[in-house]
Amino acid sequence: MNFEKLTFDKISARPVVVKLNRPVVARIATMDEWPLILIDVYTKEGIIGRSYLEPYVVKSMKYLIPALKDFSDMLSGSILSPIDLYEKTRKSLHFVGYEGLSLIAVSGLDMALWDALAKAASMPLCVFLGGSIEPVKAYSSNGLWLKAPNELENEAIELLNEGAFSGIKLRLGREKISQDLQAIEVVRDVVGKDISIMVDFNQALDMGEALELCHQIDELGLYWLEEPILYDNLDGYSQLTAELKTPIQLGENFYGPRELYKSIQKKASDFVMPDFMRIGGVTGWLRSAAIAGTAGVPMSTHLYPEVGAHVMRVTETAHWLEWQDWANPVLKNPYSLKDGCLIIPNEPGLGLEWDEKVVAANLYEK
Ligand code: SMN
Ligand code: MG
Repeated sequence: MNFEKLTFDKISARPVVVKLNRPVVARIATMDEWPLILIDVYTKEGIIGRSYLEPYVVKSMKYLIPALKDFSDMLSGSILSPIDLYEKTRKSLHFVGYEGLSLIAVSGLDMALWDALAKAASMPLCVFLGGSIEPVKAYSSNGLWLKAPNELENEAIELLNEGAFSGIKLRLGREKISQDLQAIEVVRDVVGKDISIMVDFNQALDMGEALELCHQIDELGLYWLEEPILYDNLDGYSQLTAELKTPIQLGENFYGPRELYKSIQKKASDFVMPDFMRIGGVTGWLRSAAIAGTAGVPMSTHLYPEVGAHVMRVTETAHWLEWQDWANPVLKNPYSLKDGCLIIPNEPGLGLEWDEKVVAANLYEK
């Protein structure tokens, strides 16, 4: 029997900016709007692969969209093989850097290519990859930014109720250590002992501050301490990981599987949590999952909950899916939550369809 081949035709990449219900307030940045690049990969056979990028910085869409348009011209008529096209697109930008914006553009395309291929096989992506459809354990990352500690109480309850979650993420890195300590106390009091509290510093601390604060909170039963210091200070992370009882979480800023490999070799963290736009989309995730699995390091997702849910079903050391709903406004059928898990729809591919009315109303045209 011959398989019908799938042929790449072109990419459409549209910039959209949506409002965030709960603005991001972290030491690294404050944001009340969220940029999304909606990617549609057209094939000659009529199948459309879809993905999105959420590159944080609105103006970065001005650099990423031309890169995607360039891939569109370059790949026209190619056989749609995500692995081959990952190599081809990465190599085409090698001289301006294997990482950064180059890899973000490659990752966005890669996710849409895997969606197209799974759709051509009429299978949900997790099934196409050899897994099965089951609920994926998630924690809420939908809020608890650097607000005054007394404002966190209601929000923590609201967030848990959004999906009956058993884990929740609290952001730290306030001006005074006492304010962070108070924030942890408020959230612990309101959620009770059985909910896992992950804390994320968003790289807010220098090494001295990290040593002081992380040791102070080491006895509080927190689930993980995420990115206390600059993400690329792997020696600093190795020291923190060796000294602290509470697990260190790192990885949303790894560019590609080799950075994850280096970090794991250095024992820079107890857990890893790659982000899809930086790790290399589905292809980069699968390669990273093999490394983390072999090393026995638990692996969580960062943003992109839809693609995250699918690949977690084929990840040996799958840990927690990060749930946030910031892309939901542009999705016709957002994924649903049940009992603290994200539910994978029984649809071909990722099952992403755009709500074209919302897209038209929020197109970014500057
Ligand atoms: C984060 C995500 C998105 C924007 C800012 C910060 C954060 C996380 O680091 O892990 O969710
Ligand atoms: Mg983080």
